[in-house]
Amino acid sequence: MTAAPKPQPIYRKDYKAPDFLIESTLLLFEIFDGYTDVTAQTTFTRNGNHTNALSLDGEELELLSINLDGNALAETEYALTDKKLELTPEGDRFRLEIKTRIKPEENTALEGLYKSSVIYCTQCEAEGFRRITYFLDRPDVLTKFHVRIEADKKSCPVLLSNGNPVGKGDMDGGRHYAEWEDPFPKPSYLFALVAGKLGYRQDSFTTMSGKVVDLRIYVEEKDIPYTDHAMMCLKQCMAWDEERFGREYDLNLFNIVAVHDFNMGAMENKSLNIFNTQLIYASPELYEDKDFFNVDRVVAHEYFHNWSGNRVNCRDWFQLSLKEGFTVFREQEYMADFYGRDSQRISDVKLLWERQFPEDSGPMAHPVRPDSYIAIDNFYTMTIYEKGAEVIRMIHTLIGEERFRAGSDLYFERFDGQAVTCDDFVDCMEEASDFDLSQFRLWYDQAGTPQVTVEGQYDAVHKTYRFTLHQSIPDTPGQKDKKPQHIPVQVGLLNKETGADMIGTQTLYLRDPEQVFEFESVSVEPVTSTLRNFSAPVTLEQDLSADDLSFLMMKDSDGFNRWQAGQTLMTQRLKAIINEQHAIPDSFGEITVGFEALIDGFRENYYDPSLLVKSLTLPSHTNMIQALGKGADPHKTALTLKQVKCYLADTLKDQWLRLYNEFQDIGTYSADHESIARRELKNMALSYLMAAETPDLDLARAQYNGADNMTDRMAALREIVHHKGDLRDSLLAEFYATHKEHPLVVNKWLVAQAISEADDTVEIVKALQSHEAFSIKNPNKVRALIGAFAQLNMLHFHTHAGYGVLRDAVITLNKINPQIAARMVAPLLQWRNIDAGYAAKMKACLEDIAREENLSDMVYEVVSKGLAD
Ligand code: B3K
Ligand code: ZN
Repeated sequence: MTAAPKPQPIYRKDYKAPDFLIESTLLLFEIFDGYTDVTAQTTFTRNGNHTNALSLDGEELELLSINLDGNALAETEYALTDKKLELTPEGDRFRLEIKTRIKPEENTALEGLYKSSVIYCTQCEAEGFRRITYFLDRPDVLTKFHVRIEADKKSCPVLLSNGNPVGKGDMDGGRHYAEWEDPFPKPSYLFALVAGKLGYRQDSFTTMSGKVVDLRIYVEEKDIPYTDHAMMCLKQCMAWDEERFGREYDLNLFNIVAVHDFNMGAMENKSLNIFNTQLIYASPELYEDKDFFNVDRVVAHEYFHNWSGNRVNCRDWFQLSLKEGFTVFREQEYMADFYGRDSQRISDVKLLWERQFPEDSGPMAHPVRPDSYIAIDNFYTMTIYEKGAEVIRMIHTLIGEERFRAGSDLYFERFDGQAVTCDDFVDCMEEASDFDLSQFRLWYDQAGTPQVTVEGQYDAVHKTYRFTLHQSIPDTPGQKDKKPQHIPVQVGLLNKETGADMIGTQTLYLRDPEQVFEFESVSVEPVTSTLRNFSAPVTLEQDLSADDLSFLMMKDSDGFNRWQAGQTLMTQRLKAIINEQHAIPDSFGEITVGFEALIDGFRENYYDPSLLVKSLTLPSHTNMIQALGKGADPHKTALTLKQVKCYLADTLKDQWLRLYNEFQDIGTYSADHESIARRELKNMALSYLMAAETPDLDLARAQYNGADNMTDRMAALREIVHHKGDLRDSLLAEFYATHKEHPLVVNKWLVAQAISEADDTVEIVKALQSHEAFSIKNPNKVRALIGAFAQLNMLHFHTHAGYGVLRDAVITLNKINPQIAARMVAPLLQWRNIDAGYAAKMKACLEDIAREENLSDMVYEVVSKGLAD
C-alpha cells in the first residue's frame, strides 16, 4: 500500500488572476429529508486571452449531471477528481448547468450546507461553498446570486438567503418555495441559506439618509425571549458605524439566524449573518454578564463586516487580515466607547498576550499576511485577527484619527465592490495622510513579536532626558535575520514628586535597531512611562525599580500603564518565587500593601470598578510562562499562582470581605457597564475569599442560593466546584436538573467542572464525555469541556493523563470535524517552550496524533508543524 501524498502548501507568490469570471449565478436547492439536490446555472466569461481549462472546486459532492450551453456532457468531456471538475469549453462566454446531490444531515464538519438540530444552514467561509456545488470558490470571483429554495412547508416554513425576497409560493406535495436575489455581487464565501422552523424578533433602524431597514433575529420560537439584547446591540452598532466611520447600511433588511452547531462565533454573510447561539442569547437569569458583553462584541463585528469585508473584500486568503484585522479594530473601538476605553484596551492586550504572543513564539508563527498555508481554515488565527488589529491601530496612532478616517473613506470609496489587498489599504492610509508607511509595511511581512529594550538617562546638569531604544525580532519558522520595523513607542515622563506629566504623551518612531531620543527642559529626574496605551504589539524590557513601578501604578496618567506597572511588579515577584529566590511573604508583602491602597483609593475616588478588578488580578499562567522563558515548569507555575492567591486571600481577608459586603446588594439586574463592573468586583472578592486556606464555603452557597442572576450564581458555583465534597456534588446535580433544557447553560456547568482545581478533575472530565450533556459533534460542547480543560486548567492539564484527554479528543474529532480538531491541538504546540519532562509528554501526544491514518489536511498541518525541527 502506498502512503497518501502529503498535503501541499499554497504560496502567496503564486497568486494568479482567475482564468474565468462569473457573470451570474442561479441556484436551485431542492431540500428533501436525507439529501438535497443543488442545481447551479452559471454564466462564465473567459478572463483574458488563453486556452486554459475551466477548473471548478468541489468536494464531497455527488455529480448528477452537467450541461454546457444546453447540451448534456458525457463523462469523457470533463475530468473529475475528489477536489476538482475540469473541462475545456471553447467559447469566451458559456453557460453551465451542474446538478449535484449533497447530504446535509450527514455533514458533521459543519462546512457547506448542514443540519443543526432542525435547521438547515450554511457556512461557506473559507471554502465551504465547494461542498454545495462545483464553483470558482475563491474570493476574487464575484457574482450576483439568484436563489430558489424548495422544501417541505411544515418542517421548513422559513426559507432564507442573501439579499431581497423576490418570490414565494406553494408547491405540490406539501412543499413550498422562496426566491431571493442579492443585488450586490459577492464571492461564494458570503453565500448563505437557511431553512427550518424558526421564529423571529423584529425591529427596525432608520439610517442616516432616512432609509428604514427591517431587522430580524431568527431563532427557535421558544428562544425569542433571549434575543432582545442582541437586537439592542445591532441597532446601537449600526448607529455607531454611521457616526464614527460614515458607513450606512445598504439594503432594506438585515437578518440574523442563530444555530446551536457552529464552528466559530458567527459569519458575516451578506444581509444574512449566521451566528452561534452562544453569541446571540442573553438574559439575566440564564446568561452571564460576559455573555452580554460578547454578544455585543460579535454582533457589532459581523455587522461592521458589511463594509470591511463584504463591500470591499479580499483578493485572496493571504489578505485575510485586510478584513479581519480592520474589523477587529473597528469592534475594539466600538466596545471602548461603550465599556470604557482603558478597560477595553487592557482586555484587548490581555487577549493578545495570552493567545497571540504564544502563537508568535510557537511553530504556527506566521506574518499578518502569511506567505503560505496548507489549510486556510488554520489561519483564522490570533495573528490575523488580533495582531492584525494592532497593526491597524498603529497606523491610527501614527497618522491620527482625522487622517485615519480620511484614509478609510478613501479606501471604501475607491475599492467598493472589489476584492483587494492589504497593500491597497495601506496605500489609502498613506495617500490620505501624506505619512510614509513604507517601512511600516514590514509588519505585514515579518512574523514574531518584536522585542524592544528601553534605557533611560537623566542629565541633571543639562536637564535632558534621553531614551535609548533597541529592537530585535526573533527568528520564526522560515524567517530569519529580520529587518528592523517601524514601531510607534508612546512615552511620558512623570514628575517624581508631584506625579505631573512633564511632556504629555509623545510618540517616538523607532525605525533602527538602536535609536536615541532626547527631551529637553526636564526640570527634575522623572519616572518614565513607556509604551503608553500599549502603542505597539511588542515585548518591552525596561529596568524599572519596584519603587518606580509602585509609583506608576498609582500615578501614571495613562490608564493602561497604571495597570501594566502592577502586572510587571507582580510578574517580577512571581518569577522570584517560582525560581525559588524568595518566599511568598517576602515577595508579596509590598504588593499586599499596594492592593490595600488600591482598594482604599478606589473607595475615595470611585474610579471605574472594572479597572480595579483588572488591577487586583494576578498575571495569567501564560504571562508567567512567557516571562519565565524557555524551560518553564507549567505545573509549578500553576501551583505558585494558586499559593499566591491563597496568600493574598488570607492577608487581605478583611478587605475582601468588606468589598464583598459593600457590593453585595447592587439592586435589580442591569447589564450596563457600571453594574457589570460592580458585580465583577464583588465576585472577584468572593473568589479571593474562597481561595483562602480554610474558606467559608457557606458564603458561596448563600450567594448561589440567593442569586437572582446567572452571573452571581455561576461565580458561586465555580468556586464551590474547586472543593470536593457533598456541597459540590449536590449543587452540580441541582444545577443540571434545573437547566438541562438549555444547552448553553449546561455548557457553563461543563466548564465549571473542566476548570476545577479539585484533584479528581481529570477523571471527571473523562467521565463527562459519556454524559448525556456532552456531544463530540457540537463544537460549543467540545470547547466547554475539552477546550476549557486544556486552555484554562493548567494545574490538571499539565499531567500525563491531562495531555491524554486532549490527544484522544483530537483523534476522535479528526474524523468528525477536522476544523475543531485542528484548533484543539494548540496547547500541545507549546511544548518547545516548557520544561523538558513535560515537553516530552506533550510531544509524544503530537506523535500519537501524527500516526493516525486518514489525518485531515487541517490536523496534518498543525501537527506536522508542531513536530518539525
Ligand atoms: N469571517 C468569519 C470567520 C470564518 C471562519 C472560517 N473558518 C467570522 C468573522 O471573523 O467575523
Ligand atoms: Zn471577522
